[in-house]
Amino acid sequence: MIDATTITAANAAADATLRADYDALGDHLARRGIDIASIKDKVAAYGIAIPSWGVGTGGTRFARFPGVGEPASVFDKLDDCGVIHQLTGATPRVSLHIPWDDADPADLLAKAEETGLAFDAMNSNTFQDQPGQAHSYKYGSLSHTDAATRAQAVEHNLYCIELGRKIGSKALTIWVGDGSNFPGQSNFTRQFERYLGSAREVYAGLPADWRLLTEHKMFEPAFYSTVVQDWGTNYMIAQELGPQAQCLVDLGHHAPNVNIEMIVARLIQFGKLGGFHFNDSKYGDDDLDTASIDPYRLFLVFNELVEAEGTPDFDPAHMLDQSHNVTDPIESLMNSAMEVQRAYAQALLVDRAALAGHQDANDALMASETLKAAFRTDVTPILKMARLEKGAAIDPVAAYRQSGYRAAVAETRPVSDGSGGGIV
Ligand SMILES: [Mn+2]
Repeated sequence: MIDATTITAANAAADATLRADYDALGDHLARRGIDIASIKDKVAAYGIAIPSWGVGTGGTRFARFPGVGEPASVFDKLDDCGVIHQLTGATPRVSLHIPWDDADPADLLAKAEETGLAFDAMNSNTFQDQPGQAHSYKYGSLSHTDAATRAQAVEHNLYCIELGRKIGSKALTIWVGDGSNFPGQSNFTRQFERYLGSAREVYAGLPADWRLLTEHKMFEPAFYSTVVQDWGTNYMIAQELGPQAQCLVDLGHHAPNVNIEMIVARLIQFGKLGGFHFNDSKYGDDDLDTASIDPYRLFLVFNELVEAEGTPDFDPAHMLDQSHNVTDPIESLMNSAMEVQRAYAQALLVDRAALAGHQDANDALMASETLKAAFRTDVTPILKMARLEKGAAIDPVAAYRQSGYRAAVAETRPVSDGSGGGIV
């Protein structure tokens, strides 16, 4: 963890400027009829989960260029996640990926306690083979043509639930790489039937207070078709399985220009929005840092979420899911968590009564301007004040760099092997 005096000293140097900026923004928002403290309190209460795999350097299909001091175990990953939460105050939970993070639940709980973290959704992995595995997933897992391979994939998901129960998780997220690479390779209908049959077996193993989140993805690793390719198929799965099954929306898993905020609205309307994997993309599933390409789209997603606040049983899981190829993953994850908070704060500023009036009056221009007025507001002082008040850093990246954390862990962690590719 970071020495608290580093954070305190950095905050003291920025304190006066922040208070001046915060007061000025407070006056500005008051003239718009908005109480800045109420926005700040909501931002302070907001938390987003970190994926354990996000703290390691990612890669493309071509190569991976690891940095120094890469985490070598789930416990190293939890240390890094603890630093992210310490500095941002925005990431109280970690989402584990099994078998990459498999460990004794007592040890996981002890480390979580030490780092001030809790566990979010469990993630299963049936998109790659593990050493000693009886049946290969080369041609699929939950939808495989071979019953024994499907049973093995079901068993793995049930194991993830069992481990998750012991560490306080309340959800299982399933993403499968199943699909086909050639037209004609797979019968779409029979393949999806097999998937549903397997998913029903996993669903039957859910504790009563758990949710099953299924994640759609348009393409890759199967390039011609994937079994759960879009939100339509995902919705069918959630409908078929039952009330504990909901859809997970990964922002990068859509074709360019798809109206993701509208998908979000549809899933909310029918009670099937289970959660998010936030990231950004330019061309495909790029897994770029959240809001690095299109912050307005992220804002529009949050506009739908704020619109739905107060809906009964509405509690989507929020997580980052991105690949850091050229940055320090801790810095990228801190920045991304803050960008998500920013989008949330901006969405809270939308004048919803005015927006509804413009919509009913068919005043398209003023409806759009109402959203833009919120989006254009620089809410940075609100985010900084929320961090300051909870003992986190006013400027997390600057405090992180001053702390020398990465160089310190590089002293004790083994040098990471850069061979092989793959987004992880
Ligand atoms: Mn994802």
